[in-house]
Amino acid sequence: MITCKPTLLNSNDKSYPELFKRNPNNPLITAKDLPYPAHTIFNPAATIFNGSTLLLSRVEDRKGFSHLAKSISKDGVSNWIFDKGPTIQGEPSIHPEERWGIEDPRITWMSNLEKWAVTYTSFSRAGPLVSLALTSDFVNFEKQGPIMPPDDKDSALFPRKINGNYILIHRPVSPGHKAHIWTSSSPDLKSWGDHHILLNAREGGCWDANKIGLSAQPLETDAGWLILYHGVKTTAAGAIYRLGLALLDLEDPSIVLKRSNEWIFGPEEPYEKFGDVADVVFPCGWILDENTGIVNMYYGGADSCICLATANLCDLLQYIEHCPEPSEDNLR
Ligand code: BMA
Repeated sequence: MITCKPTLLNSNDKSYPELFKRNPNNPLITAKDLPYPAHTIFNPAATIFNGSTLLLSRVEDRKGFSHLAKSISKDGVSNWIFDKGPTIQGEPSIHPEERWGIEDPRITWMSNLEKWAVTYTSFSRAGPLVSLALTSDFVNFEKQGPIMPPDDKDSALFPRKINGNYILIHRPVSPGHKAHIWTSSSPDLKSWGDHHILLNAREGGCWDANKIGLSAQPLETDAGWLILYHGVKTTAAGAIYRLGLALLDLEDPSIVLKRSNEWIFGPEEPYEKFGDVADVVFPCGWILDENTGIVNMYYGGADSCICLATANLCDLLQYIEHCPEPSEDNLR
């Protein structure tokens, strides 16, 4: 239980609040840190494993295919220990949907299964889709295969059944339509139904117009489920990936209590603005230290490297609680 002492209460009104502060050692990890040849490493999922920080990151090779690589660090900042080879890779002979690799994992500790659920994007012949694997040791992975058909990505599970069902957040897209964030429910992680839009992509000039997607796994707090999501703004110079927050009802996460009108974090530093894909910050995981209330957000910079930014949970909650309730007006 964290006693909240927000640090932003007296922040200078003339500037936007700096909720997440970048680690001075950014980028923490680049492809050179891997023990085998790789082009880039980015978009890490994050969890605590045996008391250490575990990242499962997307690694792209020179064929253009991605696999997932595990790295473990005691302090979550330095001395990352990698597996000697890819931790999970596409196995198209058994899983044809993994034809062109696997990307962008999110990790959720599933309390009733006593396993971690890793949801990830499989790059199939028919487009990206959502796959699921379960693990209890991050060595052996029980691949469950696709749980959502293409085009779909940016998915994570809630950590426990809610009202008798598992709930998945994901981002299906159909050609010619905006990309919203959806939820779906399942009693057994196999049969999925009860599909609803959770968060709408906004319209016009908004920072999160037309295309949004979940970033990190849902974070349970006393105030509700804290949701970190990315919004993609298309400009004359290309797309800009930025981050916003939402808060969902604890007992019924289909209820959006709050949503930020403004982005809270965006590409500013060279390692976020320059790389394979410019102007991208792309977290796939965050970790709350229950003792200090510090949230470590791990993210990909410009589809090329791994970075860390840190916030105080109380500041995040204070910020989101002062955001408006979603209405017809502020959703456009
Ligand atoms: C998304 C995903 C991410 C990537 C981002 C920016 O669609 O493919 O892996 O970081 O685009 O290129």
